[in-house]
Amino acid sequence: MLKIFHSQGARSLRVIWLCEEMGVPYETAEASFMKPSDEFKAINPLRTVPVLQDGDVTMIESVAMMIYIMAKYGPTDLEVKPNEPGYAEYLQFLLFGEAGIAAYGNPLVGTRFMAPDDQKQNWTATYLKSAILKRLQYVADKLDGRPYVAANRFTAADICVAYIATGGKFAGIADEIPAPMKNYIGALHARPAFQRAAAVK
Ligand SMILES: N[C@@H](CCC(=O)N[C@@H](CS)C(=O)NCC(=O)O)C(=O)O
Repeated sequence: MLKIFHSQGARSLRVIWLCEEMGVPYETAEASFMKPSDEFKAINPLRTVPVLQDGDVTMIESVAMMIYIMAKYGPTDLEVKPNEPGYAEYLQFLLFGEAGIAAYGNPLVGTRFMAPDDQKQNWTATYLKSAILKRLQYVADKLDGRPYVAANRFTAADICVAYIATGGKFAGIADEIPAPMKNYIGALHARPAFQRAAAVK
């Protein structure tokens, strides 16, 4: 069975949400990136969350885990195939959710919680915050009122992008997420599979 090292609010939520949507069985193990156990440090020297184990396979990149699970435990409509309309947008937003949005949040969270008090509001923190908000506005403009980022249906790309609502709480930007994105993510969060995923401790 898939084993997902998870911490509530971390990117493991993406992987758990995907499994819940697909009906793929999984178990979780608690993983703290603030106070990692020796077992967790041995599995992931980077100490980042999530980690996925599937038999001999160990992965440390959340979007790659999603691609792996869809390919190995699909087929699933959460994935858009190359011959389908919307494939390019799907691929783009699947990666953009992490590389183009959430990745900017890590140094912001680090600065917010670990920098000396007189550096918490430094130039870089301001830059990172505006970079995330600018990118969220870009997604909102692309959505243009539609409920999904690609292929006119709910896909793994929506799961990736929507994570910013969770991560944004730690980055201190949750209140500033553009209204159309709040509406888009709010509707996704009403999905029963998300509700189950978000409740996993
Ligand atoms: N690109 C990685 C990022 C993983 C990551 O940075 N996770 C956060 C928690 S959501 C973390 O462990 N942060 C602690 C750190 O960066 O040291 C992924 O998508 O899995």
